Amino acid sequence: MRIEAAEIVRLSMPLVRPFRTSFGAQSHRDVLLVHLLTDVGEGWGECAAHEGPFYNDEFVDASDIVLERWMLPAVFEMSDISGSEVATAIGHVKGYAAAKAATEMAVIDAELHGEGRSLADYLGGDRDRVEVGVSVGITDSIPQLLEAVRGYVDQSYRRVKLKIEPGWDIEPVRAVRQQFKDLALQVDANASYSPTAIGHLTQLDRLDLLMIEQPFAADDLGAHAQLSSLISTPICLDESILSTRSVITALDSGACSIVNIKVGRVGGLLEAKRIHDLCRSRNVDVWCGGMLETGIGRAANVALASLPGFTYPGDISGSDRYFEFDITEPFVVHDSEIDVPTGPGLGVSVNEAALAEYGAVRRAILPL
Ligand code: NPG
Repeated sequence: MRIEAAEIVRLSMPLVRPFRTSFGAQSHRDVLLVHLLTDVGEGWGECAAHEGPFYNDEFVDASDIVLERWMLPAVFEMSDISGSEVATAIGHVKGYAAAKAATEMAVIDAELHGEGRSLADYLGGDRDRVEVGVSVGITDSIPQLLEAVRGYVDQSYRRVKLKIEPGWDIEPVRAVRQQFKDLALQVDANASYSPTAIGHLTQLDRLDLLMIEQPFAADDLGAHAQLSSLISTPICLDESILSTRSVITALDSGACSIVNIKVGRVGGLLEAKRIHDLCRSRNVDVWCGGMLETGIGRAANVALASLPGFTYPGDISGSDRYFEFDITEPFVVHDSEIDVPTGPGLGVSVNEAALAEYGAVRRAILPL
């Protein structure tokens, strides 16, 4: 396949309500899309990086520069490229996993359009629908949190993830557990605790949680292993998981027993699949994380989550959980499930009018 033209598309999508985590509150999503025209069809990829370097060290303006200056020229230079070769073609760039993932996603999408094959089929998905959950941000009060959770339960979500941070943990989570006895509940701290909180966090063990996600710093596997040895609730890692290698290190050190896979954190769909395969071979449960993606990244997440080793519901809510309208056909949740797209590639089409309505700025990166 030959790439004939590439553009970077930037837009800002207001969130229907602010989303607060331990690393800040967001009121809009600063979106970067990679759009390729090739000799076999067009392809789209979404960069999961956010406005600031607060979840990890990548941020979207930096991803933009790296894509324009190094990644897109590197794939453009290859007279014949396929999705499986992208990681090697841009592997000389250190870091920038979300930009890498966007590049690979766009190439794979174009390639699969040429073949008339869906992404789920290409990755080895084996189900038509995936189980999903919703992530609920930190609120100003416990009544507000209970109201937010009630709203999502009423929309059929059966699994809820609560964001926690020092000062917002045992009490709010206990309040939700008391009111929603049968709800599948898990918590996510986004690396906001110091290891001195290990004793405090053991109290979460009584709240019947599916898992506790990333309480400590990304590079502190030891603290995770220590907490894990003290409680029966499984520990899941997110920020610590950057590649297949880091999964092996984390599992071997006893730091986690569940892995959150995010395409934009591990550098692409194919590395995400390799992590899935490795975990499956070791009987380790995985699930698909989310980073407030538009319909493009969401389509990729849904396809990935259709692989057999994804045994917990993904952070893949309906498009309406974040956006008034999506830039593709919306993903809709029924009975806490989302249908896996079956069309070629990502299986969604980009709505040019929606892009325009969000004031998208399009920059041609490579010559026609
Ligand atoms: O529904 O897409 C979603 C968001 C799920 O909570 C979620 N994402 O830490 O996992 C996370 C968190 C996140 C948000 C990560 C923004 C990075 C940026």
